Amino acid sequence: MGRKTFYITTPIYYPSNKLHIGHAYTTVAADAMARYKRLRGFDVMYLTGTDEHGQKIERRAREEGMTPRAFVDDIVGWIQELWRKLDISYDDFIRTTEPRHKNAVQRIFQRLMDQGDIYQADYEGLYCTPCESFWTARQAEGGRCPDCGRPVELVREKSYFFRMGKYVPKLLQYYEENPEFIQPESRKHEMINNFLKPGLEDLCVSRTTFDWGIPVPGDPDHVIYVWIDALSNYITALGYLSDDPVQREKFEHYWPADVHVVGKEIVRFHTIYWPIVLMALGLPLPKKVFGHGWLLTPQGKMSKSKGNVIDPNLLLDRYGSDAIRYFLLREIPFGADGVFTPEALIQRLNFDLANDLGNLLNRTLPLIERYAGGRIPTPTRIQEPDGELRGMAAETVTRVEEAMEKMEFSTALAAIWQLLGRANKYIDETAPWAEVKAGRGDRAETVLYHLAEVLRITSILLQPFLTKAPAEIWRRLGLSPGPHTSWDSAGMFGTLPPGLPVYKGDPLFPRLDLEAEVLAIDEATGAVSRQGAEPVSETGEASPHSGGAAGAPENDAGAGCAAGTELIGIEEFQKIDMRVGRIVEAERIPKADKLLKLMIDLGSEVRQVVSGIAKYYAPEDLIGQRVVVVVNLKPVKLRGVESRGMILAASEGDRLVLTTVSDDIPLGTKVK
Ligand code: ME8
Repeated sequence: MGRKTFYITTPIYYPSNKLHIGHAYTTVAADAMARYKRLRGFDVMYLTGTDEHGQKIERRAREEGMTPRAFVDDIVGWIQELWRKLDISYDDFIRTTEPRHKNAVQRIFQRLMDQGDIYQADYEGLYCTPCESFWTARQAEGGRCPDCGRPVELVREKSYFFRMGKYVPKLLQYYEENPEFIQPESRKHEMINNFLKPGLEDLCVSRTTFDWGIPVPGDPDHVIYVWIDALSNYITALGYLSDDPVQREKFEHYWPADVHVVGKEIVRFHTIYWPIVLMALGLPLPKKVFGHGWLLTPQGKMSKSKGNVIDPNLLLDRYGSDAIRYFLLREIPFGADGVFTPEALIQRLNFDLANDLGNLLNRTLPLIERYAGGRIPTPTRIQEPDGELRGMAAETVTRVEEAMEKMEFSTALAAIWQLLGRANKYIDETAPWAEVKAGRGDRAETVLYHLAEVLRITSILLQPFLTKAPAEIWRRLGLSPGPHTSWDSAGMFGTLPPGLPVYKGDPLFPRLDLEAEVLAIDEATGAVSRQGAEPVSETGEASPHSGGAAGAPENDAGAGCAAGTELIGIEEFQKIDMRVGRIVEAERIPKADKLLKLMIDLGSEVRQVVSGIAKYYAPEDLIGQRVVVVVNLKPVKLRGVESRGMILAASEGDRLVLTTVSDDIPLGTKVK
């Protein structure tokens, strides 16, 4: 008792499909925060889980010929295994199909009905099934869902409604009094201006169009709206309204949440509907909702429905969890969007992990073996730049702590890497080997001690992010976890006890061959991170209707609804340089049954382009065709063959047809 609590949550994910690296991103970020707070002595509750009800899941199960329960069980097992591989340290995993959740949600609903916040009325509205959202005619302009752009259906039924509007003034006051509630702050203005100021309509909180949900108490023809069901997980997991006093005690202990970590597309649910439900229940509101940005591919937001997802398992199996956790948290400032490319991943791993961190370790330990008898030496001859290094180490601890409090993970990591960079430079400046030669073994030992100390300090600071390397670094420094590895000891330079036996070991992070790895990732993912590359289907295989065309059509398989087609400005479009070209040669690429190597005459030059159209065209049929070529794409290698551009095609179902141009248009003409 007495320790400060820290309650952190992720969204509970839909087990309608396997998750992708975007989901892993949120979960890793929340995990880093949970680990950090534990290291700082907090009593942490880290909750994640799955949002298992709703029409989408009911449909997916039917498509697979399974019961919804069996269907979600399979995927939930897969998700939990993924979190194990990523070393996610959650304290509880809530499934909305569990009795502890269902019972509490029914009680919440009953209470809100009893007090008149939920009432019954006739309803007619436009409904988007994949998004499970109702829209007004004005919102659903042209009969399409404003979120995902798919057609909406007219639905008429008796429904239950939540009186949202009544709580708006109180909610605005909460925003005002708690300026940190919505992070990053820009999202707050969006909520106020787009949703609250225009007035909040009563929310339809029941459905009759499907059965797979929690029945409305006393009216089992209706199921509770999936968002009311889902958001409640944050309190039902803590035993809110449970019959079990031990469970209820958890609620008293941990609520309100310190932070709900969510993707930016669901900030609205977490900062409007959720606080209103809590206010209606007379409960304190969460302290913070952090809406982070999206992981994108060059084709836009990574999402199942676009077919451009990257399976985290693939990267985990190849590079290990530390590498993936590091990349996700270092590459993208938390809050902003970031584009995933294999190049960025491999370069981060090479520059930061293999070079900066790996080199410091791989230089320091052998030097200690050679010049200090394989034991941590005693620092007896201190001189500059030792003081500067010590000062920087102390400063780094403060900078990491400040950044972590703001959930600025990339800033925290950047600070650690500055220290590593300084230490690597310090080796060159102090040249311990030269000191030994000059007969100043005590100076060399002092330098080596400082280097080992920097390794100890960095490994402590790295624990929220990397879960395996820190312990391995301690082992190599001869340290066992304890007072010398505590967070507080990171701020105390000189804590490392001299005399510990060090162990050199193999490189912790091997250097990767950029080209080979990029190719391997491209092949394994169907090159989803390439502009105009092949989309992948739900199973991760290249989808049959993809054809190397830019902006390949979305796979409308009725999965997620989070992202519609993204709009771009004309300036962005104008960046794409498209020209008329004539295919002069075409041949198959050995061991790549989807690819053809094309030589295309553009008037001023002949370009080599690799295109994924082998299934649709025989090479000889292509000769002489005038096609549209995107000529300013970065060159890539596909199956080892360089491709400098891309040809456009229209694809639909199993068909793919090249976009062609009539013969009288000169080669090289710009297409606008
Ligand atoms: O929305 N980039 O579940 P969901 C970054 N069940 N993060 C991403 C991402 C991407 N490309 N794609 C997904 C739901 N995410 C509801 C939540 S909570 C009470 C109910 C992450 O399976 C991000 O955190 O669609 C996003 O908010 C979440 O996954 C959506 O997961």
